Amino acid sequence: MTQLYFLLLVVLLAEQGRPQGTNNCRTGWKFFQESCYHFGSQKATWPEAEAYCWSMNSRLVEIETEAESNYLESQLRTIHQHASDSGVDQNEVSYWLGGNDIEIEGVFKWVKSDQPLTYADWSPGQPDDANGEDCMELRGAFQYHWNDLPCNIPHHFICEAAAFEANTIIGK
Ligand SMILES: [Ca+2]
Ligand SMILES: [Ca+2]
Ligand SMILES: [Ca+2]
Repeated sequence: MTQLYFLLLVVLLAEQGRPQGTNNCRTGWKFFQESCYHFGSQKATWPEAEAYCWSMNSRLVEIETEAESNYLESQLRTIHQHASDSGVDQNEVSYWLGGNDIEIEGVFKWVKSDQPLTYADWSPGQPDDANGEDCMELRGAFQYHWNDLPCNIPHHFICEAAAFEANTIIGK
């Protein structure tokens, strides 16, 4: 019996030690898997949004997995339930991602990590570089699948920070 209690204690302590309980996401940031996310209510051009996220000890969001993509899309669909309705100003409901093809036209990459896209969720027909579009967004009209857009359009954006970086309080 004593051994059983000891085992239970070990299991309980192990549960408490799990990182989910000790993530560094600050108030107002959302926690999912390994990251903290800030859904910006302000609007900025892509370079301004990038600078803002950096100033918050984070980066414009980089989507590496289908799970992360699905999470962000479902969050935005919840925040903006009518984002794909006709007549909705897309600049009010769409969000910058941390990728562009400024360096080599047609070759998108995640800028902060300098990594090629390993996963993609482009909306059908995108990226189309219409009128020289180089920056990546989650577009309300496209059910928050990915689109390329001119980088100088003021837009909402999502910042991402590591949730478990050692000895660092993210976003402080
Ligand atoms: Ca990510
Ligand atoms: Ca382009
Ligand atoms: Ca486009």
